[in-house]
Amino acid sequence: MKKVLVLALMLMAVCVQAEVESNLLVNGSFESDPYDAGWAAVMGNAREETGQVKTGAKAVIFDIADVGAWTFYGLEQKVNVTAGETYELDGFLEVVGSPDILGKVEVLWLDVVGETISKDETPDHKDGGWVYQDIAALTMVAPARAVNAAVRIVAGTTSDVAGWTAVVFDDISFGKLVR
Ligand SMILES: [Ca+2]
Repeated sequence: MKKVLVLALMLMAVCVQAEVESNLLVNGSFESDPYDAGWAAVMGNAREETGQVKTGAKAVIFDIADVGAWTFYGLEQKVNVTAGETYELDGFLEVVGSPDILGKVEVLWLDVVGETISKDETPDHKDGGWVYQDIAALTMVAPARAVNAAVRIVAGTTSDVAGWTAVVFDDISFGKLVR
């Protein structure tokens, strides 16, 4: 009988998966105007998108049109974090129009005075047409002294752009992993 109980407990332990406690981001699905709810411009140029959405009725789009190389735009949101805890970043983006356009999400770990301690980021996501690419649940550990994280969606180009291209984001989430 005891053996059965031990086996059952072992099976339970295997089945308990880490999951995200809650999305710390406000308006991560961009159903409200990002400038009114949750997000702040770091390099401007975002607007609401209603045609290309992952879920809901809206996403956010960055137009990258007729600009020089190394032009980048972004929106940022700061959340409280605990040093040593593990966090998970997830979300979706579309990158459209040129091989040198890219979209990514950065997490800047900030100390008590707002200085950046270190940065984690997704790989660069490149042109994939009007198809949502999955950021695919990136996990990261808040470094020592971190009290805030600045979660930043970034869109830009590494070469000159003639004409119109764009990067669209939807369903961005960032939360603490618990077991
Ligand atoms: Ca949405």
